[in-house]
Amino acid sequence: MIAAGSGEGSAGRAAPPPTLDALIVGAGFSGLYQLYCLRDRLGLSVEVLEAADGVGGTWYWNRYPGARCDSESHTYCYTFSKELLQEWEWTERYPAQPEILRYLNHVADRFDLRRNIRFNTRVTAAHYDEVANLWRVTTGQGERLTTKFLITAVGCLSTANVPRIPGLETFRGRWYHTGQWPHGGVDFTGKRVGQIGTGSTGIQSAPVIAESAAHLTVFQRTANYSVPARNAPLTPEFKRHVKETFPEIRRLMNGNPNGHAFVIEDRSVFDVTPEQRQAIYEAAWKRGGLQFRATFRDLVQSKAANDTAAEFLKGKIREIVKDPKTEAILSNIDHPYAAKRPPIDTDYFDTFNRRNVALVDLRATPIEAITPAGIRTSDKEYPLDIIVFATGFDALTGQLLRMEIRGRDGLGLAEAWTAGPRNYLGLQVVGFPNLFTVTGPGSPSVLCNMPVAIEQHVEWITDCIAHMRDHAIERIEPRPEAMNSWIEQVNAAANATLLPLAAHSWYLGANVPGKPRVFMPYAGGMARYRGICNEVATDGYRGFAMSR
Ligand code: N01
Repeated sequence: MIAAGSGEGSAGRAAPPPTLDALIVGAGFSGLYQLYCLRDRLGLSVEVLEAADGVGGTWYWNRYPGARCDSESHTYCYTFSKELLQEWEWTERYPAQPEILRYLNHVADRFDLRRNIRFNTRVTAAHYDEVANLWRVTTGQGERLTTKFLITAVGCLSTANVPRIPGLETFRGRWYHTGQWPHGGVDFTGKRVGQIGTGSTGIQSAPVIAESAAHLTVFQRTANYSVPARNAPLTPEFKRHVKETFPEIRRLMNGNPNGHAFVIEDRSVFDVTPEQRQAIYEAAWKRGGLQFRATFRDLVQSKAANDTAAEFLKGKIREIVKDPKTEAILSNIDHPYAAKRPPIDTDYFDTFNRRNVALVDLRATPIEAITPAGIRTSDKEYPLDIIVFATGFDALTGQLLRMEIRGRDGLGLAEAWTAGPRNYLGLQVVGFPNLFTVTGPGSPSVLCNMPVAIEQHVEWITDCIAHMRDHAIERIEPRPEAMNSWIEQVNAAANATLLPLAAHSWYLGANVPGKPRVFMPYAGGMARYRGICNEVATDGYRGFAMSR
């Protein structure tokens, strides 16, 4: 167990804290479960370092208006504990941020995890010491800790992307990024608000902001599809059904490529008549949610198939939005449906029918500057009291590269990844022994219902460490040829889909200027990925070099 700063040596000098078996960075969904597995299942000495003053990760930081998960609540949870599954009760079809945060706090208390979490502690550097076979970790407060295994559980969407727009520092109003939202909330009453960004976040926040703001201007760079979420309170019958049939629900989640509890229909868009297809899309629209993607098996593989869904969804925008100019800007979508992460919404397109909401097309009139009074585009200045940046994240690699991670011979992770992230199975990088990345780039992560991806990774890492302990293995890292071959598979999986066709997607790193354009998550599906990881482990951790 770690005891930093405690214990005095006989000469009065502080004894160095004992080396940990494992140090975990981050106390969100991943870090909490990883702590539980390593501490309570394997009996290791483990500590979690967390920059925030509470647990929750993504759900600690993202407190913006309307923040809610797009996965259905009964599937957005841990499945490792039958007791936890039976005792926790979700209230709505999609859990809102406060409810998810309550859940994660409940998990931390129920499994007595807090005693091994150090809050308000940011990891700034981690250097591998090859002679000692240890990671030397430094915190923002200058503390130094040593650990055999270093496990990053930093989340995929944790580094806020605030675009560098000239003049931001001169703005006389207030501005906020949705991923760093003030805990006390923001009062929009009587304010003129400008929101930049129309991804999943902006699509959730705009309708809620519009309800209380005097006026909301949405600045749209890329038009986006969205399907109604159809959120609603869960009925007692549904809650009982979930508790009684969870093994079946779990089986569905594990069989679905994206970790959701629904089946992707085994039919092509072209197996049915246009009338039947329209009826299928209408029914999916009425039902709402991410399941719209599951109406046909070829929606994300065939452009011709995708076009039918894209046309249907653009038609819905035309139907809902009354002002022809606004409707034309909203439906002018330049990428296939679901090639970017498909948002779901509550009244997003309807919001543009409100008298206090306006839309600005940044493709036609780009932002030139932020001024003391508001936002200036190439066309005019928009006076504002508050700017909301719903501009996303430096996804998947941002948080990892923000820490100064150095492996063997001082090799920096940033140098190793100059041309984009390279690893084996999204789990380990050549040159960085005993470092594991939970839901790292190269794994399904953000293409999957996150708790499903997280449980699989955490359990795989736990089993691997147990195997090492049982066989007196001290070091593990991938072989270069295994890593190279995995990167080829990640690229091939992406290229078999329409996902790379959205050239501005954060899956490709395109939202952050200067970031290498590489398709980062593994798009071959969670079920297939799980099978590959299991096979690798049963085949003696094929592709990994292990040494005593
Ligand atoms: O971020 P995004 P997000 N000038 O990157 C625009 C997860 N999530 O926070 O597309 C003007 O998707 C940018 O425009 P463009 C989910 O995985 C989950 O919305 O780059 N505009 C885009 O419109 C999601 O995908 C949930 O042209 C600029 C927007 O800002 C991920 O988080 C809820 C700009 C950013 O969209 C990220 O979603 C919310 C600039 N300089 C999020 N820079 C749930 O499950 C960026 N934009 C609930």
